[in-house]
Amino acid sequence: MNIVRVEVLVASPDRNFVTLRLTTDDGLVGLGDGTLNGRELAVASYLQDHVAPLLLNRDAHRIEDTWQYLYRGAYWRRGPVTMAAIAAVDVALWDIKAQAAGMPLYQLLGGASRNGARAYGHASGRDIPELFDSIRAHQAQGYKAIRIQTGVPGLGTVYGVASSPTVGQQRYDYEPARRTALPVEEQWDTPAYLRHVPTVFEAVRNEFGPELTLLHDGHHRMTPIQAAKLGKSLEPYDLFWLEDCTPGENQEALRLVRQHTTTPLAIGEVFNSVWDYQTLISEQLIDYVRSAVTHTGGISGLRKILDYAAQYQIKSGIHGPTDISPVGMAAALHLDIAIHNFGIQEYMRHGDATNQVFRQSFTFTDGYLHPGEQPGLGVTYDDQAAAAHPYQSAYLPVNRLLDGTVHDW
Ligand code: KDG
Ligand code: MG
Repeated sequence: MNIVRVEVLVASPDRNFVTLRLTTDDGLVGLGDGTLNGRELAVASYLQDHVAPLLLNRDAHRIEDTWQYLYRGAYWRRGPVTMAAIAAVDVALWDIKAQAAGMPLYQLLGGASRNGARAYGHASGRDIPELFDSIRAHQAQGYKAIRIQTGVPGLGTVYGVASSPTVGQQRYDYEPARRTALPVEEQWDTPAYLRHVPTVFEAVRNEFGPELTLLHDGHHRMTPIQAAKLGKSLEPYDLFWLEDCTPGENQEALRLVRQHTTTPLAIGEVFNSVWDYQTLISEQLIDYVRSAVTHTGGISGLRKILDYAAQYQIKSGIHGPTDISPVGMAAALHLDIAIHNFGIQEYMRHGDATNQVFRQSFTFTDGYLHPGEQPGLGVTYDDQAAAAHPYQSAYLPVNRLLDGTVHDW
């Protein structure tokens, strides 16, 4: 079963997506997601110019060999562009193999370990009343686990907080910088944030009670001691996790945070290989692996990380914002259903334009996701719908402190 056609598809239905489509000589078609938010064309070029010639006439069944060939063979290992490109190939090959077997992909990963994957959504508000409306809207959609982000008094727009106050429409699409020619610059002040966040969680617990599962994302903005302080001050509100409290590059930073708080810790959406987790996993400094299938070399890459994490009772919390395409989401769901150390799945929901290009068979019912029973991944790509949405240059925002210093985020 050889690969005879390699297509790199770039379209912007609501936002930019890079999709790899592989066709085999017996007519099977597999899809992989290679979207890297704000740097999409770098992955598209890597795939088109450097990977496509290597795939033609390869046996589509040889998934692990192809993974190693692209990872070791390139000499330049790791990095978000390389690993997103490898992910696109890997997921497309798994899609093909599962279709050839006539089974949904999770069956090839060991079969179902659970009936559904518990998902969390993103509630946010510029202030507490808006936040409460957003939480209620998510509960009405069925979510039992909700991430909480709010504006900070004295600051302008805060990343991760919806700007629309319309009830039921509060969503923050991780659309790079709202399509301005250059990145939007946002303001940040960590002391003001640290003063405000515990008051938000106190208000949420008072209003919604102890059973609602709550999460929070720090977007890499704190020093270790600031993160330790926040984790400690949030303990009374019983968070499911505090995500990305410190910058991702420094694994040792989490040691100090861990020594000071029992708030569970999650990190990894900017990571792309098992080496980014080596200290974090072996020293049990985290509780959840936050990587995306799309940014860690696909199902084969993320499975290696999750199997390693499982030995240390660390669970999955696979990245699932809107900049992961429905192809990347479906791949995550097949893993979620199959692995033993599943924790939770992020699910922001895509908009209508995205869903018209990527036809999906996965479902969201009563707070749980399921990849469906179609052979393969269960996602198809509509070329005609995609043609109406050409690529648009876009950047993620940049974050500056009040004195103008560029800050982590
Ligand atoms: O591309 C960046 C986004 O995917 C990221 O900021 C989303 O932090 C995020 C999350 O937790 O989903
Ligand atoms: Mg995050």
